[in-house]
Amino acid sequence: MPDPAPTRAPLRIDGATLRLVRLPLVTPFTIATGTMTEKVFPLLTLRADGLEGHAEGVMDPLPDYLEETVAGAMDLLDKVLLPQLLGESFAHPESLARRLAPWRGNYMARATVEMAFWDLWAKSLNLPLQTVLGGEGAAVDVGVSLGIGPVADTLDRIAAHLAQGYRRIKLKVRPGHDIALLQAARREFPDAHLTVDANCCYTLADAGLIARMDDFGLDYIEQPLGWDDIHDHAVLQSRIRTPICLDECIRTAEHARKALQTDAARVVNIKVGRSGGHAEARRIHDLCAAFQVPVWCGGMLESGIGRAHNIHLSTLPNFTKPGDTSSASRYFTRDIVEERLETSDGRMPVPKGPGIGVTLDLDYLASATLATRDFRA
Ligand code: OSB
Ligand code: MG
Repeated sequence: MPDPAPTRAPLRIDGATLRLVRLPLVTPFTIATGTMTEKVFPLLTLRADGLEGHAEGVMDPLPDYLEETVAGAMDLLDKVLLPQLLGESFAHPESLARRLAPWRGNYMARATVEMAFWDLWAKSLNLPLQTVLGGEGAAVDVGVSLGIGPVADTLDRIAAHLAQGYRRIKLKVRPGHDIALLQAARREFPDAHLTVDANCCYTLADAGLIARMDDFGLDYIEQPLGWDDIHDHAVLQSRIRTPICLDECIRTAEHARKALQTDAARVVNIKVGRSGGHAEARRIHDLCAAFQVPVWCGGMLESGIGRAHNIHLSTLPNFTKPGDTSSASRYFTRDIVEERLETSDGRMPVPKGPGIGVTLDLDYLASATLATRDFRA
């Protein structure tokens, strides 16, 4: 696809700041692989031409969602990726992404630099990130992701979020916390858009159990099987009616191609932070559009920096299902950005202004920062 954005003189990266940040979560968040009580993440600022671009890494402290870790990513950013890019000039973020292409894996670490450069580059053009990505619109549809908890509590939380206007409720499931939960949720909310997310906790041996989920009119079942197993998802899809949505399996457009060509996914969750950045996320988006497969924007409990990136990306045309970019206040009592990213009637406004459209709250950020390292070209 031709770049929809204007070009400009190359932008030289002349400085960077890499922080390790910790934010407490309002309530613990439990998924099939474990419980999070705080969000710890790398926050990267790139500098050029007197401007700054920001992004955060979405890897977890432990390799329990995908294989990357905060410690590994901090080290790679510090010793390899930032030294490689400082002092270098790029006329377009795609060129920076190409420079990182030879490295194996580490899609979350590279996304951190690539996304910070998109913010910087959009600011240098004085355009919102959504515009340089090829998106449009002032707000996006959103749903919520509800962690694992007692069924009665979950029913109360579904009711509260539907009352707030959220357009889809995603329930985290795991073996033993699935069919009974869905029976209760469907009984109480017959018309709600419901989905489940298994975060890889089933195998093909559970195909019979997963097929029983067809009775509940789910919009889709997210990532039931192994994090790198596109093949078994194709086998499972041939045995169930509910569309399969892949999350963990899709880190690149090549993964998406294999999934789409084998009917392993009829919906795709795009997370820019796990896909190497906006350039690759947009390729996944475009490929899904060619296959008439809808996409939606996932989340990783991001702070306002990552959340703003997600919202801008969600304005591309094939993001036709509600995303997970819900109100920041559901996760944090205080965010590290000045702007409040809050939904209204199930719609999240796109932050206005150049780039991602949010600014760091430096005072609060200082109190949440565990370590800082500055780099100069
Ligand atoms: O699988 O989508 C997921 C959170 C952490 C790790 C994995 C996932 C999630 C979510 C939460 O579902 C999405 C959000 O609200 O940011
Ligand atoms: Mg998921």
